[in-house]
Order: sequence, then structure tokens, then C-alpha cells
Amino acid sequence: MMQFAWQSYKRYAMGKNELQPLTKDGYQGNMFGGLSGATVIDSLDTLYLMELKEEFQEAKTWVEENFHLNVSGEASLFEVNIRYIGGLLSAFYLTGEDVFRMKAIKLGEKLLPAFNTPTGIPKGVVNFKSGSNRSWGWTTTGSSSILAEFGSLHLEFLHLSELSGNQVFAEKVRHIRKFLRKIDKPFGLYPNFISPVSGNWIQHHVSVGGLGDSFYEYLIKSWLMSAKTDTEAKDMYYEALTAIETHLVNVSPGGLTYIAEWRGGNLDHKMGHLACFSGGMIALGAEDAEEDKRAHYRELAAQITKTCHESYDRSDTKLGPEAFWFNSGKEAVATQLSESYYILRPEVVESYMYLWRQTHNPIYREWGWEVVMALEKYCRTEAGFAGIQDVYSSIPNHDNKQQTFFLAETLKYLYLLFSEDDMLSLEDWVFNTEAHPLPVNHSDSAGRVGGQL
Ligand code: DMJ
Repeated sequence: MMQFAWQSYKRYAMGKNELQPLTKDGYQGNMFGGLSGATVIDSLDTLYLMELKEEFQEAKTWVEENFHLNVSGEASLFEVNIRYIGGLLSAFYLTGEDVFRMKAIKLGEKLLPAFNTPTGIPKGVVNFKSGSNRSWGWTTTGSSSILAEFGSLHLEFLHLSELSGNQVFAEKVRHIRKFLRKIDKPFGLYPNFISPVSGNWIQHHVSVGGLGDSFYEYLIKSWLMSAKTDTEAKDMYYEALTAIETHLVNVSPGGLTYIAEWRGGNLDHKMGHLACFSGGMIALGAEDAEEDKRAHYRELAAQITKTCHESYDRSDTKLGPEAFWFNSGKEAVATQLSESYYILRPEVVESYMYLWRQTHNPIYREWGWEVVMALEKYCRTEAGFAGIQDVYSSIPNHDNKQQTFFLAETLKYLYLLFSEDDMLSLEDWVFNTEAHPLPVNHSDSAGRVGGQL
């Protein structure tokens, strides 16, 4: 599947950000500030891991010869960080090839103007030409920074400092951490929007899905990546999880555990596909919880993952919708067509991978195999993989995009689900939120660069 996805991209869209499989051409988009080749950068480590040597070499050669950083558009700080910086860092750590390190550092420097705000909380958009920054126009009042965006920089920025010797990257993200640690939180919950100017929360909307998700993920992974020395991250993670459990976690009449969304005290009884990463996160974090909570978190992780599987199993295609609800007698199904699409997202198989590693319960491989079969049946097109507009229809209506995260995440997590546990051992690696592996900072980490999976 990876070979087919890569070869289709190479044939029709090499150098463009994404492949459009229906029109058989490439798509640049406007998230990356004029940078090209998002699919190449997002694929490097997956190709390497799968020992697709020829394809990896093609990707590496493209980076050496065609990946130019002298671009001048407006870029998403978050997307460039998780896809490009994350992809380049992983490629460096896996191969030891300096070209990846150099480009990651240079690109990291181009992101720094996003942090020029009164609070040090970065804005979401940075202008590569002028060095100005701005918030996304669609955020509340057009002036908010988003929790999942400014909260998902920590892992990559610590590595940028480590590899460049320039402490500025680490200082920026440590400052964000301190700021969030101190600020008042309603019921211990972190709202999704904050003003980077005043430092006040803008709206009391809390979600473990889109807009919030990877902030929580980066807390527990910062603890793990620090070889369990970053106790501040660990404490913040368990405090946040306790608040989430108290206010957002629910069990449906049919017995399905889900994480609702919180709007100033009222709950939307829905879960987004994006929130389904949380089964894996809670499993990963369970082992370091206080002893009397470990079994509880393992069980919570298993139950959430089961619910996400149900959202797949209750569709005709056995792929899950973008959002599913628990009300009006419906459980784990989308209630309107506009939420019924599947765009090759990874979160559900991501959780299967973590739960498999934790339990070795064969059910997770069975569920993963169901996804493989469904992807082959409904998402494979003549010229690459594409999302589908309605998971409840067995006659697929494809969208025209092979998302970069399909190659970075979905296929990588599936591969790891069927690999031995020492393939990117969770003792030695953490995955950034785009599934790019970064090494744990063991004191003997000097020998880690270059091919030690
Ligand atoms: C990816 O880019 C990352 O996983 C991100 O954290 C959330 N959205 C997509 C995949 O669905």
C-alpha cells in the first residue's frame, strides 16, 4: 500500500504537496507558506522503516536537490512543525544524514517570528517573507491562538535546540509551558482558544478532538521523551486527564465510553475521529500513573478504543466518520452527511497500535486488518488512495486527495501494528503527532543517531 501510494504520488505529483488521485495531478494548498513536497517529507521515515530503499532514495534525492526553503508565503506554524520539521528530524535520527538536520534547523528558524507576541504564546500563521505573524481569521474574534497548535511544538523544538546548539527553540516552548501552568483553568480544563495578546482564554470550549487534541499528547510524550525527568509535563498531563474524566467522559446507554466536548458547562455528546487518538495516549500514559490508577487508565484506554472501533463497525464501509454522536437513541454514528466522510485519517489505527503493544490482545490486529481491507476496497483508486465522502454508502464517492498523513501516519501505524515490539520500541522513541519518531533522551543517546530502530 505504501509503495502504491508513493509511486502514484511520484508519477503524478512529485514535488507538489499532495497527490490528487482523481485528476491525476498535484496540489500545493496554502498551509505551508510556499514550501513544496509535504508528501515527500512526511513519507521519508515510513519508507525507511519499511525498507523501501529505492523509494527512500528518491525521496532523499528530492530533498537534497529540490527542497528549497527560500519561500515567502504565509505558513501554519503547527502544520509546518509537525509535518516538515517532524519529518526531517525523524529522517535525520533514523539515517544520520546531515541534510535532514540542516534543513530542519533552517526551517525552524523561519518559524520563530510566530512567537513575537506580548505573551510569548505564538500566533498560528507566520509570514516567511516579512516575518510578521497573525491569528487564523476563523478563530474566535479572529485573534485567538489554538491550544492544539501552540501546544504541539514542544517535542520538535527541544530536538531543534539539541541538534543546533541554539537554546532559543527550547526557551520558546518552555515559556509556553510555564504560561499554561500558571494561568487559571476552568475546573482544571484547558479551553481551546487563548488570546496571544492578553493571555486570557477566549471561549470555554474544551475538546480532546480537533483544536485541543495534541496538546495533551505532547504533555505525556514530553515526559517520556525526557526519559521521565520532565515531571512538570507529567503532572500537567495527569491533572488535565483527571479534569477530562470528571467533566467530559461519559458512558452511553448502550455501554460505550466516549469523550464529549464541553461548552462552558454544557456537553456536546459527540466524538470526532480526531479524538480517537486518545485511547492510545491514555494507554501510553497508564504505566506511569499512580499505582492505584494504572489498571483504571488501561481499561479507560481499551473502552475508548472499543468505541472508536464501533464507529467503524457501524458503517457500511467499515471505515469511521469524521464525527459520531451519542444522543437521540443513536450511538457511535454520524447524524448528518457533512460529518460522514473519511479522509484517510490515522487516529483509530494509532490507538490499535498502542493498545496492541500494551496488551498483545489479538483483537487489535484483527481490527487493524479490517481497516486494511476497507482501505483497499473503498479508498484505493487507479492513481493512489483517496478519502470517501460517505462511510455509510458502499458505493464510494472519492474525494480528490491522498493526504500526506496517510503515508506518514495511517500506513506507518498499521505497519507497526503488525511488526515486532522492538521495531521503534516505545522505550526508546516517541512519535510526534504526525507519527514521526523522535528518540527518547536517554543519557547514552549519543549512539542513537543513525539507523537504530
Ligand atoms: C495529522 O496531521 C495529525 O495527526 C494531527 O495531530 C491531527 N490531524 C492529522 C491527521 O488526522
